[in-house]
Amino acid sequence: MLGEVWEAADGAPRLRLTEVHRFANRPVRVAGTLHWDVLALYQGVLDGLREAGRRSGGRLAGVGIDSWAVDYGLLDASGALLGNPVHYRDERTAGMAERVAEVLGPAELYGHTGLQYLPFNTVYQLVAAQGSPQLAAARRLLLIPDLISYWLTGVAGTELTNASTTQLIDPRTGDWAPGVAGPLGVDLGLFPPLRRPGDPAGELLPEVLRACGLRGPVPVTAVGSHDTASAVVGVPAQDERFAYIATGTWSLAGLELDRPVVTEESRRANFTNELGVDGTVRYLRNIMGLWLLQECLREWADGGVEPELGPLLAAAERVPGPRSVVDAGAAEFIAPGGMPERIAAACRRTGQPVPNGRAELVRCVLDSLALAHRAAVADATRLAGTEVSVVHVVGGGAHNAPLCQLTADACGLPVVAGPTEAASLGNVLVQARAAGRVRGGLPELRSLLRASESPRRFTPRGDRAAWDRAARRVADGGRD
Ligand code: LRH
Repeated sequence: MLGEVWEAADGAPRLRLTEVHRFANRPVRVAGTLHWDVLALYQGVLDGLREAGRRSGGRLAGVGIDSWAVDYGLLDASGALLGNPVHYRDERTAGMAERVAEVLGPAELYGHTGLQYLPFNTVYQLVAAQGSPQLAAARRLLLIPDLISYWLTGVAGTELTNASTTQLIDPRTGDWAPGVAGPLGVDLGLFPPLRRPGDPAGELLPEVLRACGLRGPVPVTAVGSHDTASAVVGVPAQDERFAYIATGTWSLAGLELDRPVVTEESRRANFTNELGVDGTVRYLRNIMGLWLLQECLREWADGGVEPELGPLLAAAERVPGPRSVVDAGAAEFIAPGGMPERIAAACRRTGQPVPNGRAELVRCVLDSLALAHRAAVADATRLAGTEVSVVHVVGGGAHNAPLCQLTADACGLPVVAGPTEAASLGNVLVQARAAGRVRGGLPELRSLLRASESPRRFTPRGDRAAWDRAARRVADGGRD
C-alpha cells in the first residue's frame, strides 16, 4: 500500500492510500506441519516496494510493516533463518495449555499477561517447540513483521504491540513478564530489544534499494506492527465512547482503554489486553471472523474457482434469521478444512436446524458472527465499566453490508463501517507522524482519517428479542 499525505485546498493535510501490489499468502503443509511461505511473502514485499517506488519517482519517505500476530521465525548465530515459520493453525500446540497449566495455572498466567487464552499464543508454540534441535540452535526469535523488517534493514527489534500477543508481556508495565518466561523455560534473551510504534527501525539496506529501484536513504519506522493495533489506529472514531470490530480472517471486537482490565471475571470472559499505539490497551475478544466464510468458499470451489461472494450474500440475506447459530469463538473452528460440515455438525449437536444449502449456511455464519460481535461489545463494556454509543467496523468485513447490518441489529447500536484498509491507514499515520508530516495523538490522527475517508452507516433494525433468543441458543448449547 502506498500512503500519501497531501495538502487540500483548505491547507489541511489529507491522507490517500493506493493499493500498488497484492500477493497471495498461501500456507504450505509439508511433512505434517503447516508452514508460512515466508520467502514468498518477502518477495511480495520487495515487488510491492518496487511498484511503490516506480509510482513515486524512486523516492519513499518511509516504510512501516505490520502483519498478523503470534508467529515467528528463528535465526541461527549467523542471522540465517532456521526453517520456515510454523503457522499458528498448525496442530503442534494441541495439549500445550495443559502442559503450561501444570507450571502456571490459567488464573496466574492471566494475572501476569492479561491475555485471552488462544491455543496458538506464542508461549504455547514455544513450549511445543521445546527440545527441538531448531529451537536449540536458535540465537534469535523474530515475530513475523520484525523478521521482514530485519531482512529489509539488517536491524533486529521486537515491536511492542505485536510482542503483547506472545503472552510473555505484562500489559501494565509494557515490558516482559519474567514470571511467565522463567517458570516455563522460555528464553527471553532470544528476543531483540523492545521498540515502540513510532521508534526508528533502521533504513532499507543498499541491496534492497537496488532490488527495488529506490533511492536512499529510506527510513523504516516501527508502527503498530500487529495488524490489529494498526487497524485500531485506523478507526475513524469521533469520541471515546466507541467499540470497534476489526474484521477480516478474524473479528477482533472490543474497546480502546488507557489501562488493562486483568480481573478474574475478565479472564473467564476470555478477554485480552493487547497493547496499542500511544500506550493504549486493546481490550478485545478474538472471534473466528470471516475465516468461517472463507473456508466454506474454499470448500465450495469448483476446479479451483471459488463461488462469487456477492450473490451468495444476497441469497443469505433473503433467508429468515437469526435461526441456527454456532459459537463463532469456539476453538473447534480454528483448523482449516471441512468447514461446512463442521458448522452443520455444531448445529446438529446443539439441537438446531442444520442449514440446508449454501445460502442458509452463509446466513448461519453471518448471524453467528453478528451474535459474537454483540456478546463481545456487551461483555467488554460491562467488564471495563463503560458504555458505547457506536460500533466501528473496519477491515475487510466493512465491505460486507449484510454482516454490518446484522451486527448493528444484534448490538442494537449504529454501526459505522469502513475503512476496509484500516490497518494500512493506521500504519501510514504512525509513520507520517514519526516523519513530522502530521501532529498530535490518536484523536488528531483519526480526524485526519475522517477528513480523508467516507464510512457507511447502518442503523439497527427490528427484533432484539430474536437476538436474545439466539444468544441463549449458543450459551445453552441449543436449547431455546
Ligand atoms: C489478525 C490477527 C489477530 C491474531 C491473529 C493470529 O490478523 O493478527 O489479531 O489474533 O491474527
